[in-house]
Amino acid sequence: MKTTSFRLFLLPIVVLFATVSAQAQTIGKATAPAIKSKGDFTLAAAGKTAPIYASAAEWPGVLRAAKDLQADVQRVTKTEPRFSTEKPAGAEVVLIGTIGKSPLIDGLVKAGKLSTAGVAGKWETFVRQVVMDPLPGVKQALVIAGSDKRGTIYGIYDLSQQIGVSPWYWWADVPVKPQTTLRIPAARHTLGEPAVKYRGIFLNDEAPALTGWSKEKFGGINSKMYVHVFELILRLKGNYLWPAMWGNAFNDDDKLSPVLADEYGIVMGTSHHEPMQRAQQEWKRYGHGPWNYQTNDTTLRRFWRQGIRNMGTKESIVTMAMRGDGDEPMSEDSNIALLEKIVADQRKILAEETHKPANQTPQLWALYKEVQDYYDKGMRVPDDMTLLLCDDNWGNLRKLPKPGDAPRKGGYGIYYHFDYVGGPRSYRWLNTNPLPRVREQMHLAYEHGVKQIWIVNVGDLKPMELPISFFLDYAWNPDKIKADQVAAYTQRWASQQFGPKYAADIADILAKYAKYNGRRKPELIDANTYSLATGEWAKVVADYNQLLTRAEAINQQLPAADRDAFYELVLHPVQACANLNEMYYTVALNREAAKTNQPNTNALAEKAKALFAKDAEIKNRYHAVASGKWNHMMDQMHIGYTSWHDEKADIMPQVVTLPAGATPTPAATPAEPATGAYVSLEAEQYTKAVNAGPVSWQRLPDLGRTLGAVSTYPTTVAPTEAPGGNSPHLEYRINLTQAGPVTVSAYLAPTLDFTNTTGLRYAVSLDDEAPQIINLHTGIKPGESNLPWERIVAKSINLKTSQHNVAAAGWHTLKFWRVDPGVVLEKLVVSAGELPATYLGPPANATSAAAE
Ligand code: REL
Repeated sequence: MKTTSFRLFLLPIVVLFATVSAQAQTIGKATAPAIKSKGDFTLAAAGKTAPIYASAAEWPGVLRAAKDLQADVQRVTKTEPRFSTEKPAGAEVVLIGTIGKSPLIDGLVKAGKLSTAGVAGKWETFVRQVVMDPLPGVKQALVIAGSDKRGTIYGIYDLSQQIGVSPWYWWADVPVKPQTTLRIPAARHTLGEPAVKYRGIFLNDEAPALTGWSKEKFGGINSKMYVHVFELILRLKGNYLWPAMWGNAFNDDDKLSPVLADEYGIVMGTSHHEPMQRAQQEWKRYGHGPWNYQTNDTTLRRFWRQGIRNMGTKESIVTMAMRGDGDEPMSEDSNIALLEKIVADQRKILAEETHKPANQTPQLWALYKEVQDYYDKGMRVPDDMTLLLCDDNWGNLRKLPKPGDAPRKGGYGIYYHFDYVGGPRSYRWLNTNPLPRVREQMHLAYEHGVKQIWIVNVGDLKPMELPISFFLDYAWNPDKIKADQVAAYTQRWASQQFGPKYAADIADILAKYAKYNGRRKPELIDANTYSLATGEWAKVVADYNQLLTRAEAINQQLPAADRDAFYELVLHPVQACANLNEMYYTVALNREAAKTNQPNTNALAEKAKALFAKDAEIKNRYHAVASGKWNHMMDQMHIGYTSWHDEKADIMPQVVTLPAGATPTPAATPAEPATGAYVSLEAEQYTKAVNAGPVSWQRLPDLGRTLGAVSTYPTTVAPTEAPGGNSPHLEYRINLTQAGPVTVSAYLAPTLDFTNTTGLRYAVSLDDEAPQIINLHTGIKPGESNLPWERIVAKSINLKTSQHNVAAAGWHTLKFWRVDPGVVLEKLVVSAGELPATYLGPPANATSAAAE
């Protein structure tokens, strides 16, 4: 039953399917004959499986996926169904095909046996339905009909998922639970059209992990590896890929790769800075002279022309324009006129080589880093090209279309990151991307009409399994995962991989470890990250270790068959992060003890070294799971960064060892951490929310570094009045024990000014004072030389303060006002004196709702 509840949220009809299917599968497991409701289709029973048919005229990619279904039924039932392109025969058969391509399906439509209403003519849509007496000699058919090639493929994989084959069965070794009886309910089932047209991933920063792994397993990053990537993307209902490009060239390394991508049904592109379907490596291999259009345009045009020739008719989105060589900015003297000419010349080549107008081939222009400045300074490209907007490499969107902007034919896209090589520090090891924040930012994009392309940099692919699933599922239908449904999504995902029994607990562990990693990327943690004096370090370590205890307990209880998947998806990251944090904590304790020659100093140094050694053991354990299937996948260095980039190997942090006989000096009485009167509140714990007009406050559970967050929606409504009176605000009733000046610290998510104007603002007031307007973005410009931005993304918080005066001790109302949309508040602290130095801010010590 592990998969039956995964997509319950998508459509009521799926709920019906899942319920019936769950029943059948339970009974099937108990080896009793499954109860068959009228019209249900028996896919498997009593050692027999229904044969699968598709027309020979069908898309090769559909025929291939149909064979995957054959294999999936075999995986579940241990009986392989027959697959054939001949004339269907048998009492109960599975008929698969694409409308307009498959004579089999078109025949059913023509005979009035299958309605394609709501499917035909749509993008990537399928319908699954039981049809009685579909053909002479056939009593009943389970029909999967797609509006186009991928529509049919998604219909096939949707069924695979629902009979218990996880999209991650290969990439995460999720075992398939055996069942003898599979019954599919008669009701018509569809997932409709995807909300976002192109949904994909970018394999990037792929050395040493993915590179070492694929070299060992496939002899390189080649078509033998890529077919697994293609299949995964399709099983996740994605359709788009930017291939690995660190020393790799997808189209050149293995000529079969692009051919198979097209056959599978994957839309190929190249990364944001590799124009005209040619990898950066191809220029290294075949280019002559400088990568400079001013001085070497003829060679560049020839080089690009070959890219379009190689592409041929294969489904692609062509990256356009140009950046400097090696993903660098163009030279200072490059200007807008030159870039516009480059695009015009590229489009001329496109038209000539494809023999159709340029606007018939999907293209994108990525506004990455400084390229966005070109756009802001007035550079424009033809309307049919998608403007690929980008995050700041740290998951914060930099720019969105303005709500009133005229629609563009090519629409807008987002290029997002789960992994990054660059400042302030590369993050490439484990998943550090809590889903509530990913959802909040991508929801912002969706609300602003960004629906053409969503692509995310996933590094080595593993261990980003959960966020990849989420990104692609959310792109399919953002309306179906509300802010308060992210936890339920994670639970369904856990259930899909491990069954329902431990799903709630596993989901909580998955959410928490990503949340903890999101507070500060592991690569940025060192002995000084958290405060020793306040007990913050000890608490962080205890929290991680508690997660580990829970994960280990579940591991013990899971069937042996689930343990590889559990290690890869759950236990390994928790174990590795708990250990890493404990190591840095122990280093902190060692250094502290050494200050006064404490007798435990050397023992602490030894313990830290042992934890460092354990990190390598944990990596080796990962490399050994599934009989060594993932060897090298955890080769990424992650301890001991000294600058933004990684080193060759982990570096043990310095510990202090005292000489024998060192005499302890009396510990200087540690300065009592200042505990100046303060009230610390989690943003979610407001006393009252005042909504106005279309604007209302919403909780964003679990978003951010502590409890959760709040923001206002819709985000497309600009402020119409100054904050005050009954304009939207939150009220927090707080008890302040003394009169006098206070500081209000607002802890805000690192949201950028996506309106790309003068910064996003909130306002704050105490009691009846006039609201003070605070700008979140003064002095902030995403970019690796902007210190304020670097601090914000490193700490994963934007901390703003304002000064107020308390007239008298007692109860007061703190008001947090909406000025601009998109401001996400996590925590508020009102303090009279200096606050104890902590990383996360003082823990909440009041709940305003419970006050008075
Ligand atoms: O994360 C990014 O978007 C860029 O750093 C990469 O796209 C870039 O291609 C890098 O891997 C190497 O050139």
